[in-house]
Amino acid sequence: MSRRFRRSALIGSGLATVLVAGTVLVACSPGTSGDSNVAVTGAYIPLPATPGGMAAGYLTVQNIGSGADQLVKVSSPGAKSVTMHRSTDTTMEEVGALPVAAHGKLLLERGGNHLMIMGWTKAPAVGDVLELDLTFARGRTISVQAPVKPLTYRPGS
Ligand SMILES: [Cu+2]
Repeated sequence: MSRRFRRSALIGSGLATVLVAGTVLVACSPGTSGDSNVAVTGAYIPLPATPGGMAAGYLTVQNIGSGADQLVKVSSPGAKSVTMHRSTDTTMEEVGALPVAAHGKLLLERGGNHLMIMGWTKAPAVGDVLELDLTFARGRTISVQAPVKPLTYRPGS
């Protein structure tokens, strides 16, 4: 694969375009039956371990609708980059979408799927609040105010 990319930059960029288009198609077709009805709760951001450095973001998406949805984009006016990460036991990877089942929940929590926030406009401090704008495949965009919590904070503690 990488050898073929190197042989012709033109073909390489053409392939990349096809791959990107394919990803978008998948992200935009979470299923057509039933309505998505999503809400976001419990958002918070543990203080970055390094001042102004990379932070995680956690929240819960609940879908009380009868149709599946997907979280396809997260952004913030207070940070250049917000990406979605999927965790396994030993690794994590950036993903373009996270599924929200019909009548289900998407949990972004410690040790599991999470947001990664980088490029802060202003280094965050405990007590600050960061706006997160969540875009869903079925068309809804939800803005939440995520408080910055101490590094070791856990919900309910
Ligand atoms: Cu991550």
